Amino acid sequence: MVGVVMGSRNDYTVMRSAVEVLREFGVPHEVRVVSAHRTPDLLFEYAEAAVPRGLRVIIAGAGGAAHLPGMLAAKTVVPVLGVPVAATVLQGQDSLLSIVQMPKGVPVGTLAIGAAGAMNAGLLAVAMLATTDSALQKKLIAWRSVRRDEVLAQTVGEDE
Ligand code: RP5
Repeated sequence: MVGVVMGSRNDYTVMRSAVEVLREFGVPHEVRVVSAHRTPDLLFEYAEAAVPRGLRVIIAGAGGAAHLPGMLAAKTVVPVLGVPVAATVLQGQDSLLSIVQMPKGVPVGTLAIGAAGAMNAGLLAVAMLATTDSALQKKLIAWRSVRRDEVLAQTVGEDE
């Protein structure tokens, strides 16, 4: 149901955070390496097959001039969530701007740089699927409750 794609195997250190969320929620998913500039034909094939294969959301992570999420979004109507990966001296700011600055008409839902963004992409994919899956929605509500209770249990000693 969810395709997690990345421009390089090296991006998996970040993108694993998205995969872990999908696993935790029991959402069927696949993980693929698809490079926009090194395997453009594969990118087209993957994007064109997304609807017929039943993908409901694509999470795409890339570093540098991160055109993978935008090109996927250009080739499919399946919603694409983009995760900027810090892979160059610009530490992901390059990828963030590449992904977030999609010209109007072809949106990519852009998350934060790095593991937090990847985790949130996973959670956002779960939330999107949960709009038509009440069991999944219950799991998401329970997941949020655990985080709420963790914070409610926190205290700060003045002398810490
Ligand atoms: C991008 O270039 C990838 O998404 C990766 O973040 C970056 C560097 O790729 P590798 O040289 O590590 O394979 O396409």
